[in-house]
Amino acid sequence: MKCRVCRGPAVIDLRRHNANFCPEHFLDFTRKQVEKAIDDFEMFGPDDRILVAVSGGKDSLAIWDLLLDLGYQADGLYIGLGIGDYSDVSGRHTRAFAEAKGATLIEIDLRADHGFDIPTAAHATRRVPCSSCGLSKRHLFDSAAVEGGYDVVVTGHNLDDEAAVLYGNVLTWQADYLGRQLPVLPARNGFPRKVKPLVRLTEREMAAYCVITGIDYMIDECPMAVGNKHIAYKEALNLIEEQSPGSKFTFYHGFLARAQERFAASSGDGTDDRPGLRTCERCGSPSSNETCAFCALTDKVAGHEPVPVELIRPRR
Ligand code: Q46
Ligand code: ZN
Ligand code: ZN
Repeated sequence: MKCRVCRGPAVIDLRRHNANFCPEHFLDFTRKQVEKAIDDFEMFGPDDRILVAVSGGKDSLAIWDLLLDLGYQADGLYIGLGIGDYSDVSGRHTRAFAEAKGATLIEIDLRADHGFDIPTAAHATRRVPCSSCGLSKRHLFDSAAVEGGYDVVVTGHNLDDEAAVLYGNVLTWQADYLGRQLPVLPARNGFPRKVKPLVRLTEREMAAYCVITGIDYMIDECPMAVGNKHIAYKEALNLIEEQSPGSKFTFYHGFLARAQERFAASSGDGTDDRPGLRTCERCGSPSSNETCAFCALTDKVAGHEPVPVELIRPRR
């Protein structure tokens, strides 16, 4: 197996590109894919201050690394969710990466800073853990970006993630979600801009990037994700990809190029433009009620006796 560029020994084959790469040219390939996504979707410019939402997994550490490497001003934000060993280990990987790169890492600990963790919130609200987790992460990323004066929040969603979300939305014809499924969500109404520069790269490519660059990442999935529909959609798409390399890319990027706008016409432009949006009287965040969803969640769960992660079964 020879590298497409230099004919040296290749370490990875990318069937969808009909190409093999040596480590050096694979890293070039990933950088170019990220630069193309940033340019094509006008995600941000060289002077923008970027806040990367980092979980300690391969995707978020890889995009942080890539952005630093490309010369962007990118700080990291890590949220300690209190999901047992998973959170402890992912926090350690994130801190070790930031230290090794001399990068700025902002940390928020749900339990220490807001009086609850995700297992306790799931138990107290009797809802799936991902519901309070997603709500908390969105709120904390938004407010940290606004308070820190960042221009944009970057997340590590890759092509597999976005194709799986699209697959789920198509299976159930979620027209509103389809109209909003874009790799760039513009800033609006006090919410920062959010972008996904890894939409041209797959999960396997990001794992390879971390192995080649020596990034030590959290390999285990969140224990709350077990049985997740999102994982089942990814597996289904992997089967199709196996038969027909490039399908995942064509599915997602073909949707963006040829279909997304048709759904956007009926569902707005993807921004939170709700009439009557006001300010949460507790934390000052944009909210449609007097108290925002995060402050309401905090009220409900912060006084609750801590519930260990082992007691929570992921339910969908
Ligand atoms: S961390 Fe949180 Fe995910 Fe775990 S509880 Fe669900 S949403 S699965 S990205
Ligand atoms: Zn090469
Ligand atoms: Zn609030």
